[in-house]
Amino acid sequence: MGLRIKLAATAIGILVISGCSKNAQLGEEMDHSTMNQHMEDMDHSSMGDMMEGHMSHDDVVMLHDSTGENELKIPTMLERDAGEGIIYTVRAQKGKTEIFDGTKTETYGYNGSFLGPMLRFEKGDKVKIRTINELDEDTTFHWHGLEVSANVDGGPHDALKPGEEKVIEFEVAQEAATLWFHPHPHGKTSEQVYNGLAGLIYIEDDNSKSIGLPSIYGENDIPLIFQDRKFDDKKQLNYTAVKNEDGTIGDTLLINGTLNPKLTVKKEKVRLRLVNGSNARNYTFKLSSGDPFVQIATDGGLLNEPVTLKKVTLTPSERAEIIVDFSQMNSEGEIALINEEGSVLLPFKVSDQSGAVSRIPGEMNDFSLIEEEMDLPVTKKIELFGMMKMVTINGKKFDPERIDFTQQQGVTEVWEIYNKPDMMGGMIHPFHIHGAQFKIISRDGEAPPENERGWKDSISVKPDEKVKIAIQFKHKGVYMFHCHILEHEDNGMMGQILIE
Ligand SMILES: [Cu+2]
Repeated sequence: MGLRIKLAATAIGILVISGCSKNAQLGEEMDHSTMNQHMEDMDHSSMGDMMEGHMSHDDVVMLHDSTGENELKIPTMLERDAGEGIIYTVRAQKGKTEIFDGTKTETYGYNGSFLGPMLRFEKGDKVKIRTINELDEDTTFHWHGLEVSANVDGGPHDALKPGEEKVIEFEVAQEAATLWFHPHPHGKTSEQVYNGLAGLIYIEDDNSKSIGLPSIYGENDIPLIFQDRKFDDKKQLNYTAVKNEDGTIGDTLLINGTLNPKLTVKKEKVRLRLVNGSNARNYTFKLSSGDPFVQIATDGGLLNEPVTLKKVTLTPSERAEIIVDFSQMNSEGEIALINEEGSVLLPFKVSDQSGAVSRIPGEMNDFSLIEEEMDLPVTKKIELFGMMKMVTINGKKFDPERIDFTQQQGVTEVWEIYNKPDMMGGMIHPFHIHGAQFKIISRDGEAPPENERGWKDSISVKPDEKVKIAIQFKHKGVYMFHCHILEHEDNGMMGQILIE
């Protein structure tokens, strides 16, 4: 026991020396018995690795500026299969992709070598998807944000072996939103996403199609999937070599798989569907000009009213739709999407052409959080804790045989999600729940910011923050809830809820 305490003290020592006063201070408040218990299996060197890996999240490596030499790739819209009904085929496959000029990088993709197509559904569609695993390893097809029965949700219980296929069916019963799909095999999600398995889902409905929002796909309605990667000197994605148990971060940004992207736009309002598809990196998006933009949608639907912002933060798996007005911009002027640290993510080239006249309606949706929901008692408590491999929810790691909670189908309950600080101060955990869109009631007792007053399926929770949400599941079965830092998820920061 004495040795373990010494190790813990050394860890705090490293922090003090590195001048990390915030963490050192919080370190004094650490729960020694818990941490010591976790350190049971650790030797000195793995302790050192852990500190290094974890501290890289306090001082995240900057992204290289995009040079803007490549036009942004737009994912193709997936065509339906021939025949009756709405049937799509989605295959997970391996391939080689020319991300860097003249070099082939080994990648994974859906229906192609890297990333995937966009699936466009309309509310009310009865969809069949033939999912095929052409990889050499198990995978699953998870529809992130889709409110579907648990047996087609594609969680870790639904692994397809190499060569296997499965047809799933569901009805799209939720409103217009930007969702995405990715694999979810337990312990392998982070690597498979890192290698390129991720695709987009657009849901449209009568409202989204009629209110005049920019909606010409690839022209003024642009999806942007942000993923940071670290390439080795052979320009390969060597996940094992760069893996960080606390979330793998890279210095090279790909947007829709495009290296050094730029986006050419007309003089018009352009809708950008921002998707944080990174394993672990958080982004705070701004315009280089300092101009404001408007946010029109959250993860799961349109906001009631557009919200004017100068920056928006997305943690892994969160989405936001924003509209940038280029109509008054000069084609000579320079403007780019940047992140808060100042890295140029996406330079825009404004052409001389004028584009469509679209408008941003003042009223877009009828999302509401009613008093009845706000007054409900908290009936589920989630405590997120730990770092690196020692991440837990309510003190436990994921066990596919254990059901952590039950909830009745169609009944709203209030969950309280708490991010318990650790001896290092802790880090943001993006918390995601499968199979449902939820409403944020409060953050630390305060009403959520205006741009979070819409449907959410993932939420960032800061260290020591308590978030209350109201959630209802429309379907039955066993769903996952987990941290969407993919390495945390793979390390067991995940639980299961049975909807009866
Ligand atoms: Cu986490």
